[in-house]
Amino acid sequence: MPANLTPQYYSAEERYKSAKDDREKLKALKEMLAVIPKHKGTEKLQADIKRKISNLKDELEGGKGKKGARRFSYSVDKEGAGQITIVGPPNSGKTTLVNAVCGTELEVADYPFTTRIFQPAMMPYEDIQFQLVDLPPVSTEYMENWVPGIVKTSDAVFLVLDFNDDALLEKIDATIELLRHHKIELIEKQKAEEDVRWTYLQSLLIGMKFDLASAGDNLQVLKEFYGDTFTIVPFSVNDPAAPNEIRKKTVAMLDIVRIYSKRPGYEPEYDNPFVFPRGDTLIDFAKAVHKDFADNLKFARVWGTSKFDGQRITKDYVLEDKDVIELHM
Ligand SMILES: Nc1nc2c(ncn2[C@@H]2O[C@H](COP(=O)(O)OP(=O)(O)OP(=O)(O)O)[C@@H](O)[C@H]2O)c(=O)[nH]1
Ligand SMILES: [Mg+2]
Repeated sequence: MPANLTPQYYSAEERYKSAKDDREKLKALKEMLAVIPKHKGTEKLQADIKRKISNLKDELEGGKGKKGARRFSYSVDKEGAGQITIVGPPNSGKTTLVNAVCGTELEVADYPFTTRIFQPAMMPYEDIQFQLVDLPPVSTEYMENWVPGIVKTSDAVFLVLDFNDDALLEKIDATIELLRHHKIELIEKQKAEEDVRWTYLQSLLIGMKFDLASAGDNLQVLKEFYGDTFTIVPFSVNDPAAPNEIRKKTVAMLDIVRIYSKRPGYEPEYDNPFVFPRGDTLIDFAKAVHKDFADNLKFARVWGTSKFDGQRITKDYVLEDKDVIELHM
């Protein structure tokens, strides 16, 4: 549904994006919430703003009363079409997966707690890239206290498990529970009813070591317990087709569209597509190209699958994958 956002909203959003600290951010977010048109088309966005406000308040007020409990947080600058954090128990194969889909050579070892720090790496898919963030394990035994913070601000999660582990079910339950303590809920699709205090993250459940003995049986068990909650993808380092399967499932989960911009009289710019969640409209694209386009857009033309070449489209036109769009103002 089109959001039909106003210039006041965009200018508040601009202030949010250029804010220098958390207090400025909070102020701008409150303005965004105050001026956003309140209708069905903006419900998701409203929920998103409320969640950001609530997280920032926590951040600003954090440590209150808890003397000496200084909070330490890391953040990973986002790059590419989406940031995916790698979550799972120790030794489950998280880093092996990152290496396989990103072509990196991060340290892998047959003992737990090999990874000690976060490590971003790019996963290419056709003409776009996703940013994966390898992390130390999420475990009841020991967990770095900054791990949940990094997960919270990511766009999606790969929940990575060892399919050859006899304690697989207990481990997945424990991982999900641990995240819930930090108000993070792993889901497959965005839920309609959301609690603003929680962070909901779309997740792909990836089962590593599928080549080993009991992995097949464990897949069946896991499908029974978690098949309705997550898409489950088996993975083996010995299967050359496995990395591409992960890439395809990621794109399907995130449900994104790529848009190529075109200046009047020029060829389309195929090198660097803009990426949007499916359902976003022409005005979202205009805004992403430049604020002036969003404010002063007269009309646009599209070359794509759903329209005839060069057809004029309006602000509420829903973007489709691989559309070429020319903006006029
Ligand atoms: N046979 C087999 N072994 C695997 C597979 N994936 C990972 N491994 C092995 O599992 C062990 C752990 O792999 P890592 O990638 O280091 O696991 P991790 O989850 O990053 O571990 P931590 O960083 O310690 O939490 C290594 O010995 C890997 O070689 C797989 O698909 N098949
Ligand atoms: Mg690791």
